[in-house]
Amino acid sequence: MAIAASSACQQNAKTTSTQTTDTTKKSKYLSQPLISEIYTADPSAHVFDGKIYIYPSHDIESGTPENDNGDHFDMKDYHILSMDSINGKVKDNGVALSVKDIPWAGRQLWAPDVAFKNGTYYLYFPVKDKQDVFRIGVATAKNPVGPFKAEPKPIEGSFSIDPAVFTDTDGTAYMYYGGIWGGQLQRWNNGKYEANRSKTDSQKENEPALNAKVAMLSKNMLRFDGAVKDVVILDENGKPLLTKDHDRRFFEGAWMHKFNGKYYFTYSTGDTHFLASAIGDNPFGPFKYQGTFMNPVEGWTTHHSIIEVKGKWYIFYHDTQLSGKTHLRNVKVTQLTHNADGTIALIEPMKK
Ligand code: FUB
Repeated sequence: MAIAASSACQQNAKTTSTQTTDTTKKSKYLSQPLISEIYTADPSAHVFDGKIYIYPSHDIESGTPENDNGDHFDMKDYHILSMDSINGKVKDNGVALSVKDIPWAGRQLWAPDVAFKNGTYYLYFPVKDKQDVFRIGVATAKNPVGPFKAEPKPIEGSFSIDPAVFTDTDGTAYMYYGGIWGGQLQRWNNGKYEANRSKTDSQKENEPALNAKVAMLSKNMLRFDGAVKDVVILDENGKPLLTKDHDRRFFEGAWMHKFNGKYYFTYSTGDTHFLASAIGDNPFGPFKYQGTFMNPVEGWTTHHSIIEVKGKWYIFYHDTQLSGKTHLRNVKVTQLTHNADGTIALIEPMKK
């Protein structure tokens, strides 16, 4: 009995100390994971019919070794999350689209986004084709959580990763996309793919940085309408940001939102792990660099979306709180504030 009592005591002490460690660990973070049953990342959030839907990547441990191309981000399907309110219960709506059901796909289903028009939901997704080149595809559904059916081919003229679709107040939709390094943007030269271009070949330090891309979408939402353009980000002197400006130049994870009639292009600086904003007067830009609005999260990648819910603005983002591993991430949400001067207030994802 005595032994049992002592052992129970030790067990209690152990539980209490684990709980204390967990609580201390949790309290380091500005916000907590929205779900912990599966790993999720790259959250593109939207409000449809008053309900919040999150379209994330579904991170898994596939066993693919880690490398600079991001091969360990070896995702195979999408699960869409939904919630009635920002602090409400989060529902995982199950598999909405699988890589095996996309006729042209090879591997790596990365960060998606969605748009709604005339009763149809359009899911835009980047995946490597059978030649291992990232392209952007589209799948449709009548329900915001799917299941989605993929079009037989990728969007003509599309390449690279991280599509973010913004529908302006006049109903015109635009896709922002692109990502350097593993996202292959640097391999595209005048519309041609050069597989052997390394992540730095095309990026001379004193030359203008590579830009994200923007294309208007056709009325049926399945094609690009017109030329793909560069999303140019200008510095305080009206000059394009340079490649060497790693703290400010575009890397991946584009998003667009409109606030007070201005167009906010927000993005990840990648290897320096910031979220940055640049403001323009129209969807094509140019955009003037404004600053960092979120400091680095735990984990290498930084990817976000910004939406308005009932008059307040929120940022959805991810970190690696649950796993401590770069490729097994968890999505989160916190409030975002536009300052009186139009800039976005700095968010600190880790408490000091
Ligand atoms: O999830 C895979 C990639 O990691 C995304 O496409 C990037 O934005 C980064 O978050």
